[in-house]
Amino acid sequence: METVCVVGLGYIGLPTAIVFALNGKQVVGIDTNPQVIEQLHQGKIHIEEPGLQDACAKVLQEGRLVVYSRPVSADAFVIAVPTPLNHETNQAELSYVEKATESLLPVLKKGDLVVLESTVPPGTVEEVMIPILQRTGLDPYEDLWVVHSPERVIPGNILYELEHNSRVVGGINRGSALKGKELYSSFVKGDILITDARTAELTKLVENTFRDVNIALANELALICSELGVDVWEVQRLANYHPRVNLLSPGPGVGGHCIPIDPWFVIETSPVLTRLIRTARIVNEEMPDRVCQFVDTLMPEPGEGNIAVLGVAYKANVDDLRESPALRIIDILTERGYTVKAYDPHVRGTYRGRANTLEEALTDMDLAIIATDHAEFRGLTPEYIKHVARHPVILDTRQMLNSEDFLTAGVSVYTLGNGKRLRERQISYPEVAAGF
Ligand code: SAJ
Repeated sequence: METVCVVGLGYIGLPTAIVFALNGKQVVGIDTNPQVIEQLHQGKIHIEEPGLQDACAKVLQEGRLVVYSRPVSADAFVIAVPTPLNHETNQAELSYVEKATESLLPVLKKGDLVVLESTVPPGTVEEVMIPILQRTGLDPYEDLWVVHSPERVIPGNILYELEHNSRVVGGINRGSALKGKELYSSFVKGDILITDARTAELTKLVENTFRDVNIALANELALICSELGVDVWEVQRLANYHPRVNLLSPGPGVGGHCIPIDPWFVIETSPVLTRLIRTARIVNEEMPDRVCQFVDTLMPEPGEGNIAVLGVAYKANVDDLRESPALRIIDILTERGYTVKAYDPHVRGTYRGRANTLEEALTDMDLAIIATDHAEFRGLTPEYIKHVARHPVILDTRQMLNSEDFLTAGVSVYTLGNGKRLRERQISYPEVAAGF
């Protein structure tokens, strides 16, 4: 298989197309967004990911990657399009997968390999894609190779992880799985684990559901520690000395285009049995509200005053706003009546309350919330905060700052889940626990 057509040039499709091209394949990248095509034709990428711009410029320059708006004939087709959550029904929106599969029909031929990389509910390949592929008149089980191969890369380290992570390849039959393994062997240095399509679909969801449930445990512990007068971060540090314990970190909520979404695909598939998974989702989805309730207890008058939200992206050092808890916090506080300014050094797009500089966000503020632990915020000093703020108070939801140092210098720092701090300040736990 020498030619690969990658359909969808987003956070996953573009790096995947580039890595195939860097490893000897002739790649055609497809995207229906004319701006994406235009930018790539100018040699520019539309996402922030370390090393990606240089790698993209190289393969474009060498002609190993070309970009079009519609698929062309190829030996292998890789579909990497969004599968967003329909927030009304909490079900997967599969229209992009359907459209991408349909876009292949005019160019598909006997012997071609079709790979779905998008994260989907179990059964999507067999129940959604196969019927579409059958419209070619080919029998997908005899004339094509069809697999699901989900990605596991972590935004911010995609190029490295694409090559070094192990990879699951699930085929509609064993021949398809082996064909998929052959394709990914062109760049995957990790193990390539073959299975059936439905198992591969569920495996991907389970990986992210595992993480969501464990983040929910950390968040629930933060609430408990707020009430008990214990520091959840100290509990995490001590508990993780146990050889088989790995407590994750509490935060203001769970964002990104995967962790908060994928568990719902499992719940959709098995709504009666997924009680733990659903409860974890609820715990995590409530965190922005609880952060805002705690803000009320820290402000002179609930609903009055200036608040700075530092960090809007869903996690540190990325520019991605999808499902970001910070956006929910900005909305809730604004609706409560606060004047909210938000600053994020990584996000180029716009968002509610956007401030263009850190100073603009912090000037005259009564409370600053660190909502995303971008590296840039590690440079915050008590002196600077006291210089620009009206009230030098910080709610640190990511345990970025050393609250003792700031307190000594006259800046009150409250860290999410640090109940010890609340006890010292005689802030009543029931009130805060209700908040947190
Ligand atoms: N978060 C916490 N506490 C933690 C860890 C994360 O609150 O201890 C929050 C983050 O702040 C963020 C959200 O959870 O808002 C998700 O962040 P993340 O780093 O856990 O996940 P992603 O979405 O960047 O990447 C995950 C990874 N999946 C797993 O680690 C199992 C990645 O390997 C997947 O490829 C990716 O989802 C995906 O695209 O599926």
